[in-house]
Amino acid sequence: MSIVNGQTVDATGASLVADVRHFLLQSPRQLPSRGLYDELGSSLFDAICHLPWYPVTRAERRLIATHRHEILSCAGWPDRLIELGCGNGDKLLLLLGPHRASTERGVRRIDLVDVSPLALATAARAVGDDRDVVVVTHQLRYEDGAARAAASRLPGERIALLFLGSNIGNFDPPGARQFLETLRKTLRPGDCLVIGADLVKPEHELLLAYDDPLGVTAAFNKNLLVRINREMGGTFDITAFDHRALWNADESRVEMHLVSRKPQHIDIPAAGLSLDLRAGDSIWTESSYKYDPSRFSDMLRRSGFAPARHWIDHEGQFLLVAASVVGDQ
Ligand code: AVJ
Repeated sequence: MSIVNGQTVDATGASLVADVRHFLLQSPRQLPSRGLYDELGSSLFDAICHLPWYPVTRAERRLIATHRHEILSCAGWPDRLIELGCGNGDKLLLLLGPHRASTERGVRRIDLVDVSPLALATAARAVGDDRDVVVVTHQLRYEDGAARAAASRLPGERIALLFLGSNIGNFDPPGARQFLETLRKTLRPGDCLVIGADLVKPEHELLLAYDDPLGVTAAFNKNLLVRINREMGGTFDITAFDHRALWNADESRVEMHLVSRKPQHIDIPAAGLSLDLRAGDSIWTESSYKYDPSRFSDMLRRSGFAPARHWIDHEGQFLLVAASVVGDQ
């Protein structure tokens, strides 16, 4: 194993300040969900993936474990894997299969892209351990990480770009399409995109998944304010916030909000701003769009990809698509 850190600056700390400045005073008040993933946030997200009420990760894991050969073969047995938003790397491990098996057909290099340094370190250790691959980590946002990773492509190298976990669900539909077009431009014909999307399901199941009885998702959400208090000297009274998850059927998305139960004045010195919240005011922290299979494939086609195969688990929870890159750059 050899691990290379492709980007060592703290890209996330700097962008939290920028995000707070840019989004918190908008109407409605909002903060981008990428801010949820500091060390504690990443650990809380890992805990969410173990909750019986959050089916996303389990369904996708089953699909990858069951179909790993088909997925890799559909991707043309790539030389290089790039995973955007790798988290702890467990899905990549499933795709690679038992130790050493990954190298049987030639994955030589793995590029991991995530905003969380903890996730990158964990994933790099896990996938590099006992495998003859070069692992390069990029602490960057998706587009920058994808571009940086693809820029080091060797002549003739075939890339499979992995975007799993329904991370695409955090983009609104126009944003998703634009993002996919950007990914398309970093790839070449012969490359493949393997992408996971969570499917629409009954409202009560979605609400349990995003407002679980153990309160882990509530903690995950509130940690964003904890982070602003700690890193930016913010004065949010965390105890006065409620976690709220709701299903917006018109937009086909679950939304997470933080609602203040009382009026509060908040200073955030490192962002140079202050704000006043009334009782009942909320901050919108995440959208998680849910798709149906044909709508998702249409979006891929309109973004320059040709869906080649797809897999849906037997409970109809989750969709995994392998799409090839169409035409010339
Ligand atoms: C990591 C963005 C796919 O939207 O389901 C889990 C994050 N938020 N519980 C999702 C999340 C609340 C998750 N993604």
